[in-house]
Amino acid sequence: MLKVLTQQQIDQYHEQGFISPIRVMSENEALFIAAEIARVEGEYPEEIHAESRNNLHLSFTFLDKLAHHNTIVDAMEDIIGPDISLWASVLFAKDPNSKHYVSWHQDTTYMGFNLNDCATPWIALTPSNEETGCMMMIPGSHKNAIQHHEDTFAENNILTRGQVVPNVDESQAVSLILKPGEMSIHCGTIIHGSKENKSNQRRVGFALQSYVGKHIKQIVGKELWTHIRGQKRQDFGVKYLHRPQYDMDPETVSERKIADENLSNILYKGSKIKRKY
Ligand SMILES: O=C(O)CCC(=O)C(=O)O
Repeated sequence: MLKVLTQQQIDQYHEQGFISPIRVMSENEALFIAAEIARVEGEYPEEIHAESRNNLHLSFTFLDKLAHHNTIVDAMEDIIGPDISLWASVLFAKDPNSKHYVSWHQDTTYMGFNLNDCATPWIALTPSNEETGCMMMIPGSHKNAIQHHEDTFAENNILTRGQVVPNVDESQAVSLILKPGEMSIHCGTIIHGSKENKSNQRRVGFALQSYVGKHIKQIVGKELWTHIRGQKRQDFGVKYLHRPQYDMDPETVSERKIADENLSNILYKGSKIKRKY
């Protein structure tokens, strides 16, 4: 029996490669989390900044709670089944009037998994629309396997390698307009991206990238996972990361360094250039 999603949404996920919008929490709760992010950016500037944006759920309890949020995890269970691990999280913040954008790409191209079968909820913590630079998806593009990507390392491209699928027909793109507290869910092979933020407000999204079932293995880097729900993996070499007991818990802050280095080794495999995020 489905927990959060309807059968129609599941069918849409498989047919189009994404679902949106789904309410996770109230607008006020989401705006409070965005304010908490701004607070910890001021309080711990070395831990969280534009180039230190990965796996922040290991440093801050309010982001750990988001990764374990019942509505999000129930929706994941509806898609990938009951045994759930999280590979990483990414804070995608675009400042007001910033030129930052995300080029057309498919997530699993560089994620180092044995299979492409993973789902990413992207939670809007502030308004995400065409003015603020919301995510855009090319419906059905997940069915064409992984396309050739070109690394550009373009300055304003906030994707790790600035990787881009050339010649995407943008006229097909669908904008995922989200109010604070709503999420979209996209699959690992959908072509997606986002444009610059032309507004006077910050656009903040938290991507839980990605939730996977036990059958997905990390085959490029180390098997470091956050356990979310259900049976744990028994494979040799698997390490589960701890949950922070309080903000900046030294045990999980040091585990985050290891997880971030592992992530970087995987995402930049084969690249001569390595950015800090
Ligand atoms: O936040 C964005 O604009 C892009 C995020 C993204 O590409 C992703 O979550 O996979």
